[in-house]
Amino acid sequence: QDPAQDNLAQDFVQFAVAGGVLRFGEFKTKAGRLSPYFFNAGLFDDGAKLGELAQFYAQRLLASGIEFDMIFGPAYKGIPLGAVLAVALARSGKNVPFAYNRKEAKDHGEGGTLVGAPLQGRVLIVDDVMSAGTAVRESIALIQRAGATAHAVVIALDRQEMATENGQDVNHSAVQYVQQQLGLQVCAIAKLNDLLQYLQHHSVPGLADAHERVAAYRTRYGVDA
Ligand code: OMP
Repeated sequence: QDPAQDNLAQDFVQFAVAGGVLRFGEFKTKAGRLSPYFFNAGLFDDGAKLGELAQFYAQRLLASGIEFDMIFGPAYKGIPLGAVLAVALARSGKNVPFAYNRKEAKDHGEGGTLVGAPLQGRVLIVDDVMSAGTAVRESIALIQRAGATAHAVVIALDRQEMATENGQDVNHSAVQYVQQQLGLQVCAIAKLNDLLQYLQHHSVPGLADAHERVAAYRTRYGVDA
């Protein structure tokens, strides 16, 4: 066994492949890249899978030592993720407030785009994937506008690929940008490197030469990490 192996990450990759959440083939990413793999967190689609997913997030987060005062789940996919993480953390003895946003402002009833606990203090953003970093930048801006501090981010998968700025690839990942330029702490349950390690030892449905293809993708779009 590789001594550098991160067992939580390997277990998570296994879990995502088994559930069909992590798939292999040809996919176009939001940044327009042709990727041999795609992680679709929307396919954690029953109570058992969501519960197990929440345990992975909670374990990674508690082990990271990151401190935070509340959880924010950005619409849409971050909403169930934030909710199940809040439940898992409360069961581990850390009960914190939870908030999320709507994409459309509501003009009646309670109004506004924020739902749940007031955004205040050090906010932890929960999301599924970071590729080029567009989604997380929107969440950070929203938290700042509300007068709170975007303090940390937890994601399921760090694709460890070049971020884009004004449509151009740049030589750092979205995670590196958020850590180094914006000063937030970031932790991921698994990263592209963990996926490559997994593919060295396992075949996957959909792509016979998955390791080679994913390695080629990393050569083209990846960053050193
Ligand atoms: P960025 O906003 O570029 O960081 O991309 C993150 C978003 O891309 C996610 O929130 C998804 O909507 C989508 N995505 C995935 O969900 N899984 C992937 O494996 C890759 C992407 C992507 O399009 O890059």
